[in-house]
Amino acid sequence: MRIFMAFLAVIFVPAALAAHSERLGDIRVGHIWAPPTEESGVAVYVPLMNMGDAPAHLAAVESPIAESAGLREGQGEAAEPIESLELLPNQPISLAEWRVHIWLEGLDRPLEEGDRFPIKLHFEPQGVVEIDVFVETSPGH
Ligand SMILES: [Cu+2]
Repeated sequence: MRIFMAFLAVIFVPAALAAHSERLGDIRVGHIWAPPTEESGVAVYVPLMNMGDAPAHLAAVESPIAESAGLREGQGEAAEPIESLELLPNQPISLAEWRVHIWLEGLDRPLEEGDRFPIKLHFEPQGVVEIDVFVETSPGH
């Protein structure tokens, strides 16, 4: 079973990155999603990979649906804003509720399942990529 799970992990990561994904230089941005909410803030999750041989950073985030956007680490009341997220070469990282994730505050509308909204991710030194966030209760494909 352990071998089977390892095999699944190996094939799942490239498949997730292949669909609804973006590339910007050495940076790969996978399926990006957020849960439905009627609150003023929401977390956004995405797998990232730096294919280059030098470290990169996810340095800033913006979205037209939110008054502010950034990165934070930790859950609920314990969450703290962080300046940037380092992407080490060839180490895939998945933003998640219990570690670093994107946080949007001051949403201009409730997010319903099936919605999409644009977000811009600023990578250093690669630049900016714009991608649609899917609103869903669990990550699709
Ligand atoms: Cu996708």
